[in-house]
Amino acid sequence: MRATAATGSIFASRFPMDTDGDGFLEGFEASGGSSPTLAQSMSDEFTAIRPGRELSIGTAMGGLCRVEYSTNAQTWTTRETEIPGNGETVARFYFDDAPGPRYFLRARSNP
Ligand SMILES: [Ca+2]
Repeated sequence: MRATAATGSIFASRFPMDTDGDGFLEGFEASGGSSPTLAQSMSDEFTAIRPGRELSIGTAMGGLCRVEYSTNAQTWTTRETEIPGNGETVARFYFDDAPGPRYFLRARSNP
C-alpha cells in the first residue's frame, strides 16, 4: 500500500504526536500558540476563569428531575431535564451564558 497524504492524516489521528515530550499534543499546542517542538514553550491560551453556579439537588432514588432558570423568578425555562435521582445529592455546574444582574436556578421533580 502506498502512503498518501490521506493515509498520513489517518495515521496522525490514531497516534497523536508529542514531539517535545512535554505531555501536550502537537495540535493542541499549535492551536494555543505554543511551539510543539519546544518543551519550554507554554501558552496560557487554555487557562481561564469561568464564572458559574453549582446547584446541589436532593434527589429521590429512581426519580427524574429537571433544572430551570429565570431572570425574573416568574418565567422559567428548562435548562436540563431527565436528571436521574440516586437517593442522595446530585450536583450540577452551570457556566453563565448571560448571567445579567439577576439569575435564578431551581430544581423540579418530573411528573
Ligand atoms: Ca508537545
